[in-house]
Amino acid sequence: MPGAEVKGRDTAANCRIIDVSMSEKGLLPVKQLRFLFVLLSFVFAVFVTHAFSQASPQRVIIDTDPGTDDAMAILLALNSPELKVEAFTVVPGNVDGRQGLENALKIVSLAGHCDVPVAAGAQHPLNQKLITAQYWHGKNGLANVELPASQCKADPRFGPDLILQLVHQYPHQITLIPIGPLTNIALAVSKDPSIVPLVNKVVIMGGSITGGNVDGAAEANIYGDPEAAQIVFNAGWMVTMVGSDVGERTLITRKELEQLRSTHGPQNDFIAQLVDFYVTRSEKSGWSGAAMYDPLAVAIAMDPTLGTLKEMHVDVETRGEFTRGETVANRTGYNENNVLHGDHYEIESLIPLQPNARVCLAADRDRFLQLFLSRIQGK
Ligand SMILES: [Ca+2]
Repeated sequence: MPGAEVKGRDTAANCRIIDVSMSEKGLLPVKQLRFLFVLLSFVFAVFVTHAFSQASPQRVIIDTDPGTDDAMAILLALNSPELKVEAFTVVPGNVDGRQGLENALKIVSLAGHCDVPVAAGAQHPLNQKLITAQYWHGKNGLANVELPASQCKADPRFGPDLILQLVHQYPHQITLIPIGPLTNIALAVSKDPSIVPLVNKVVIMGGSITGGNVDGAAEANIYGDPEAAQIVFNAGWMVTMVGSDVGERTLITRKELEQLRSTHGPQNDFIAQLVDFYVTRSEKSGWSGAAMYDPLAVAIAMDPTLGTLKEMHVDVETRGEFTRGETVANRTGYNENNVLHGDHYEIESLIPLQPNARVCLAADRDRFLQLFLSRIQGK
């Protein structure tokens, strides 16, 4: 064993001799080489991670009926590096299709994004008359704010066809974010159901599982075209449903309005005017702030951890006397199977249901508003 110790010392001494001789020859010592290697690996990893995150924002198409909260959602999306907006498609809802297209073009122009296509879509719901919402959004749908004329031109393609084209161009990459009635999405998926497995995600602002904002049962986007909504919910993809009940617990208030007014920029000042109008209108109706319906859906598409999601099967009521347009969400995951026995039915078993929706039950209001303000302030 003493021999082994001597050998070890010799080896260490030899290493030192080798290190010294390399330094003398102008070569880097082994320890420094190791350090350099680790450092370069770290820099490379950081570079690759950064490049990847920069190179691959989530591609989204926003289908919109602008709309004050639509305008907030559009500008949130255009100012978020996590998203690449491939197109805006316009659907009638808060305003008619013509006004909606004009509004969308003005908002996109204000943000300096004429590079993003803005296309008109359907001009009326599938099976009923259009219901507009100037009561909540002002005569022009944008809180009566007169934006400068748009520098952008409308894309000549039909909105639902543009959706199909982009989904095929970027298979498994496109997230659809419908924040108006679901007419355009229903037209697209009915014309070409092959897009269903090719879409990355569908994040809908619409519906509610605890009562509506139109009446006791229905939320406005679903009520605006219940037949379209039933097609979209049952198309075979898993939708994320960010409903009015969650939006109504995610209020923007005068506190955030003052924060917005402390900074300036064309988009910042436009949003401040919208929020002022929208909060005032909501206060007159008994709310303590304005529901951030559409921007919350965009934010949850960007960062699902902002919401608490639960899988359920959701159908849309299209015939109820008091419930047309209600999103009927099954909380148990099954239906009872009632079988006729003579003059009455008996429950014989339970029929399991396949979930078709991730229903948002709650949202992190403070973190969402912080995100929203950080993307808008000073812009
Ligand atoms: Ca909307």
